[in-house]
Amino acid sequence: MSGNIFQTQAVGLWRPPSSVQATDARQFIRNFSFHNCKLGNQGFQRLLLQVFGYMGHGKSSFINTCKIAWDNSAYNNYTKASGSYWGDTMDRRTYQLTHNITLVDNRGCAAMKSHEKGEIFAQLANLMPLDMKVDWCRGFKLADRIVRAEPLVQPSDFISPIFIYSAGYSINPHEREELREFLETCTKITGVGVIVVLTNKTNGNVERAEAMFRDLGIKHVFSLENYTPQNQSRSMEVNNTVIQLLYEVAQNALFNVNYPRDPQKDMTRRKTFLLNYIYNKELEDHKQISEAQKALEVDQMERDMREKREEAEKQKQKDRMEHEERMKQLEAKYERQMCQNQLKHKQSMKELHRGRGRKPRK
Ligand SMILES: Nc1nc2c(ncn2[C@@H]2O[C@H](COP(=O)(O)OP(=O)(O)O)[C@@H](O)[C@H]2O)c(=O)[nH]1
Ligand SMILES: [Mg+2]
Repeated sequence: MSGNIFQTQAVGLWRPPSSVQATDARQFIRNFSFHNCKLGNQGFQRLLLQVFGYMGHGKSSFINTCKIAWDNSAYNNYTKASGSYWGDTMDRRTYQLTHNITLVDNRGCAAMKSHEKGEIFAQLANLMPLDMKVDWCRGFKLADRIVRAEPLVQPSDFISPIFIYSAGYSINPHEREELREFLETCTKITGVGVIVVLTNKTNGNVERAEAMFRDLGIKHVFSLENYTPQNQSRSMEVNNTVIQLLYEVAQNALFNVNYPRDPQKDMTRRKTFLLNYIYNKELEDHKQISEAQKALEVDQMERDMREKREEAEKQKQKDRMEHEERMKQLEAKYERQMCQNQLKHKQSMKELHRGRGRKPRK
């Protein structure tokens, strides 16, 4: 699968805004509406910030942070972000920020395995209903769920993908390449460049994580320390980072919708793309499984043949030994027979001599 599924429109990149005052940015975000676009809203109603990423990297905490920074309020655990390292969001909930901007807390995954990727892409493409429990399933079951969810999903949402990654985390080169492919597919699906938010800024290695994401082709990387139950004190730096991010996301959405778009067609394209993706992954998986099965069968056959060869060799050796034993016995018997014959011969000779020396009877 290559190429952008939204080839007809300009996507992704946008110029970083000249440093806007936080108050101007807030005003812009508050008034954000697709009605302000050159061509009107073209069917888009809501800007959906799809917050996604690995489990336990701070997705739910980031949404709390956005809400707190936007409201300028005290700490509140809106998303019930877990106190545990691994996080625990099992459903896909929406959190409204402004009249037209909503955040989605998507279910995370432990690793970018193929079936988990399919599920994440389905969430990201907004092909799964919002505010419902996420069942983790794969292959044609997932395709089936996508088709059944059709009446429940909204094409009027403009998707902005926000990937959350803890700066305290490090991945190996193989995982990095998987992440590259994953992020590229996310951009293909949504038609919008992925924004990365690095959490755990204080203790993590932000420079390393940022360099990695730049290398993975990500143009926009933000970093912050989330508000958490352990870190509730308000920070101007955190609030400003959130406002700057929301401002850029909103700017980018308007930029995209200033070009001719059709939300219904976009959704159909996303669905087609994902169903193809699932189909190809299933084929690949089946191929891998049947190749693995074939390799197992060949292995078993070779083992059987080796065992048979060894058995035949053992039998041959046994036969040889038995033959040798028989020959030895025959030789011994022959020897004995010879000795007995010689003895008999000697005795009969003796008797003969003795008979010749005797006087004949009258
Ligand atoms: N130190 C630190 N901890 C964080 C940060 N963000 C999240 N956490 C903690 O990481 C754990 C998982 O966070 P959570 O938001 O539930 O992760 P999710 O599974 O991605 O939603 C929780 O214990 C949070 O308190 C951060 O920026 N810094
Ligand atoms: Mg969570």
